Amino acid sequence: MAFGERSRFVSIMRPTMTNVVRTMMFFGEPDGLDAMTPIGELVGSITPSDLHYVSSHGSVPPDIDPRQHRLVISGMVERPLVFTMDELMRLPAVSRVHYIECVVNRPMPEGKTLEQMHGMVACSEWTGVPLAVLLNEVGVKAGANWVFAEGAESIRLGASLPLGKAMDDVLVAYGQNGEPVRPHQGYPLRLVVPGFQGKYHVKWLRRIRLVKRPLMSYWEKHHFMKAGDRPGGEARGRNWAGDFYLEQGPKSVITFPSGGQRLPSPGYYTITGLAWSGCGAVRRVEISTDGGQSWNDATIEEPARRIAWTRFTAPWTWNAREAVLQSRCTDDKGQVQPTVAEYPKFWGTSGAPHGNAIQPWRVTNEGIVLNAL
Ligand SMILES: Nc1nc2c(c(=O)[nH]1)N[C@H]1C(S)=C(S)[C@@H](COP(=O)(O)O)O[C@H]1N2
Ligand SMILES: [Mo]
Repeated sequence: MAFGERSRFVSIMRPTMTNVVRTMMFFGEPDGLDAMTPIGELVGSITPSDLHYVSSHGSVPPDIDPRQHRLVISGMVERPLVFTMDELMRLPAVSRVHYIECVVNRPMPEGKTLEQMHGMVACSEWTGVPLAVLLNEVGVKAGANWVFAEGAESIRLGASLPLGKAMDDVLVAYGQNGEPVRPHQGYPLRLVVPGFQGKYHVKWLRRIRLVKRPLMSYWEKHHFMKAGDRPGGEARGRNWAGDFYLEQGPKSVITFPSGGQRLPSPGYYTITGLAWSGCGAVRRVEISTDGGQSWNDATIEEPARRIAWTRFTAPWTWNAREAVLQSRCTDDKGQVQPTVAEYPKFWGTSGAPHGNAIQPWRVTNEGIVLNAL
């Protein structure tokens, strides 16, 4: 067959979110599709496109003919423009590796497996045109401070982001891991907003509007802000612009050994996992195998890219006694991943903007790996 397939001995699949898990989350769409990255089964730091998690709020994915598709840039601009896919692909492109993570990901006492708590994140090489190039073409008018991006599916999900970010490193991406973006990921066009929570990465992108203030669309108001975060809500801590939570923090998670797995026998193992930060590159990952009493540096796989998955490893000998394993990430801004206890202080809010708290795993004396929360 001309189209390559995995070996018949390999069966890696995206687990879908069970109703049990969905009801634990503070949102989850009955009509949408959620599927998780099988992160415990991946090696390296790139997610194969067909295993990239999916978080779609409408019935998915829309069936878009690229010849009919248009990207409209309008609002507070000198020259509103309409781009065809061909026109976009004629512009100079860049390729960058970035993770995307949904706000639902987090350690939680009810969670059992790695995928349940941390499966809504993935990392791809994205290819496309910097949004700044397009914004320079249309000419942003003075007074425009935010960009509202809208998807082409029936529910037209949209998100507002600050103009400063839009002019910095946001991509209008048509490529993912060397081929067109997959339909579940937004074919033929999606926004990639490095380091911002998943919802900003608008899929099936069809319109960008330059606006004075965040648009506060239906979806933003009802699904991306918790009650206390609505206008007039409590004061914000770090990484907030008004009522919007922006950059994610430093995070890491051990993928082996992790919840749901089992160690067959005592002896030597390589602990491994993934680390990332919404604010920059991973500078350091430390591992504790004694419940947080002592920490040792893990080896970080090069290159530790900015706002991308970074694989780490550490040698470990399991002596058939109970152990609690944890990893802790420090990014190149010097921010350190908080424990569950430190988490509210880290974010300066009672809300739950980014589930970046340290995930402890308990290995029982039988080798069964459990969530230690
Ligand atoms: N148009 C559109 N864009 C969207 C969504 C959506 O439902 N519609 N879901 C958002 C959410 S909540 C997340 S976490 C990311 C998920 O991207 P992925 O499905 O490619 O992993 O896309 C975002 N972009
Ligand atoms: Mo999401």
